[in-house]
Amino acid sequence: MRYIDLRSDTVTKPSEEMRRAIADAEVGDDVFNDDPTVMRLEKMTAEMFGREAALFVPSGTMGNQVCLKTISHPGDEIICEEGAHIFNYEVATAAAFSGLLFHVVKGVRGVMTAAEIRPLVRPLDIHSPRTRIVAIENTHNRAGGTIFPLEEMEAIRNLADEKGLLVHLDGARIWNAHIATGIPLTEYGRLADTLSVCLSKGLGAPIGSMVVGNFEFVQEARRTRKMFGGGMRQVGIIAAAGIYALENNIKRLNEDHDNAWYLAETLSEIDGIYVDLDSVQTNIVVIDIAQSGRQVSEVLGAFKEKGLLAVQFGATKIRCVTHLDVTREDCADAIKIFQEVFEH
Ligand code: TLP
Repeated sequence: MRYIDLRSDTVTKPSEEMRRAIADAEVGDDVFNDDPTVMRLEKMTAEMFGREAALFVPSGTMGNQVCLKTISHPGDEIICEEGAHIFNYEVATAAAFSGLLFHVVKGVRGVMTAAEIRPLVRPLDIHSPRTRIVAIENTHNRAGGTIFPLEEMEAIRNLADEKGLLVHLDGARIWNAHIATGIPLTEYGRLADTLSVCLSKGLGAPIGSMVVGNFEFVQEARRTRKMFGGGMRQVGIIAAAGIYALENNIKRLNEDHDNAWYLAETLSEIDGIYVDLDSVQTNIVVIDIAQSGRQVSEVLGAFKEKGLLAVQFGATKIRCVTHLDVTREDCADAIKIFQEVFEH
């Protein structure tokens, strides 16, 4: 059976053209710093964000964790929104590998404000952890792909400068924020000290994320990546897919956003289903089925039998993510399956 796969934008398969780019890639040993394709991808990414340097890493989790480890000491404190991926879905690596203490803020649709963060920044005191990092997630996965407003990022940047903190951006889906708002990537690059951005979510590459920042940081991050087992060899074959993704798959993200909106609006009309339409800002739709009295696991099972895949996202919620392997017709078919399961 061909499934309509809305589990995540990570499920995309490399296109024919991307596979050709992979096959044609020039390679070297990247741990020796001589893979020309990786070097091209790193230079290109740094330039896109208006920053000095970038580093290719295997995953978004490694991207975030390499950043956090590189800029902190064990016992330092990190402030982030309570739904953040680094807090909920990265296997507590920040605690286990970097010894970081989390202080989480309950935001609204994934957005926390500088005013909320300010009182949490601890004064230097021999008894207290040292507040070191503020981490922002844009777009915010758990909140449903919401966009972190640029003005608030700016306010957090200013607070960080005032208090001597570093700002990390989990930009796994920063491309979606960029396309939805028209805000240049260089603006995001300007407001964060360290960034982790993914090639294997909306952009359709099979593997890979990029760490971005200044020269000194990226040099040190290269050491951290090696420490975490992420030093790779003839990885130009994968970097070529990343270059292809950056060159071809950013501009089209609006299609995914339009499809997500179509799904969200139509599904919200079904009895027993609630979608917070204000949170549908990019390619993620979170569907609350609490009112239907149905169990998520039972509903997902019924979907699967009819050819639709989605994931559980909390006790009563289902997440659907649109991406480049999902067409408008697929979305229409997915809606039909929702209707069959909930209306019969
Ligand atoms: N998110 C995955 C799952 O881990 C939940 C998904 O399907 O959405 N930051 C953010 C904001 C992410 O959403 C993800 C992946 C990551 C980091 C980690 O990336 P990977 O999976 O490449 O380690």
